[in-house]
Parts: sequence; structure tokens; C-alpha cells
Amino acid sequence: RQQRGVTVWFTGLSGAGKTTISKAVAQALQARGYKVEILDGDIVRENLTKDLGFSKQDRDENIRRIGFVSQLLTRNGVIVITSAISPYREIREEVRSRIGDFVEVYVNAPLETCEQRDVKGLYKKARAGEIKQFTGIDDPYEPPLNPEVECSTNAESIAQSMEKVIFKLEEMGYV
Ligand code: GGZ
Repeated sequence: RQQRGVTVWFTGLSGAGKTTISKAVAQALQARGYKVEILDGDIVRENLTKDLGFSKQDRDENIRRIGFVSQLLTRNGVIVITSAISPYREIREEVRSRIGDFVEVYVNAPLETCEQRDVKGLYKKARAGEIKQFTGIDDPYEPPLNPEVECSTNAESIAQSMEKVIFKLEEMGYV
């Protein structure tokens, strides 16, 4: 009997903590012996979606491709962890209904927190107008209305956020 697959879909602003939490979740699941694949926005954009920019059309296409790969892996029993801003609600819902086994994790940090962190200096560039269409600055982010998990990374630790996700996966019977 094969392991049950699921896509764990992280969404949130740049710098909210998606990559950090997703890595912690992946590690915890791998330590328990599960097959896990991470599709991180940065790495996906270097490989699978190098041709795409940050217009709504391109972001939606980015999400569609990530969703497609997630669907293939999920139906083969892999726990897929995706970590892209995925700012548009409608395309997230489309991917959710296509995959079925789907857990949405809203990594919620106030814009000002993300901006203070500014790990890659991108917010500064966006404020200076050097990067256009930057999510949260001059491009929209539509928060999930009913995420399975919400992590407030300015109020909880990485370990706490990670445990929330694992607990939800247990509760839903995936692990
Ligand atoms: C948002 C941008 C932009 C713009 C470059 N808007 O923090 P990061 O650096 O490592 O993650 C962000 C990443 C966003 O790519 P995604 O594939 O996750 O976006 S989407 O889901 O909307 O397709 C950020 C960097 O790329 N970046 N320009 N204009 N983030």
C-alpha cells in the first residue's frame, strides 16, 4: 500500500517565512520516512518557469505549472510542499480543486514586518521604484479566506509554525 499524497501549498508575501517553514516541515516529514518534494518559487523560476515575469498573467501561469507538477507528484503518493507567493485567490482555488488533496498554509506576516526583515533588499528596491509590480508594494496580495493553516510568523516561532502544519496533516489523515 502506497503512502497518501498531498500538496501543502504555502502562500504569503515575500519575506513572510514561506521557505523557512516549508523547509522545516519537509525535514520533519522526511525524518519520519515520508517522500517529500519541495517546489520553491525561487528554484521553480530558475528552472521550470524561467520565461515568466511578474504580471498577473505570468504569475498565474507560474502557479498553474507548479500546480501541474504538484498534481502529478501528489497522485503518486508524494507529499509536495510548494512555496510561491501565489498572490491570486482564483488560481489558488483552481489548483486546489484540480489536485483535491490540498492543504493551504497562509504564512501571514504584516507587510511592515516583511519590509523590516528585507532579507534580499527587494523591498528597498521596490520602494525606490527599481523593481516594479512588487507584491505588497505596487502589486496585490489576496489572502486566503479559508486556509487550513495560518502561521503568524511575527507572533510564533518557526518550530510552532512547523508543528501547526504537521498537526493539520495528522488531523486530516495524511501523516
Ligand atoms: C514579488 C518578486 C518580484 C516581484 C522578484 N514581486 O522573497 P523572494 O524574492 O525570494 O521571493 C520572491 C519571488 C517571487 O516569486 P514567486 O514565484 O513566489 O511569485 S508568484 O507566486 O507571484 O509567481 C522575491 C522575488 O521572486 N521577486 N520580483 N515583482 N516577488
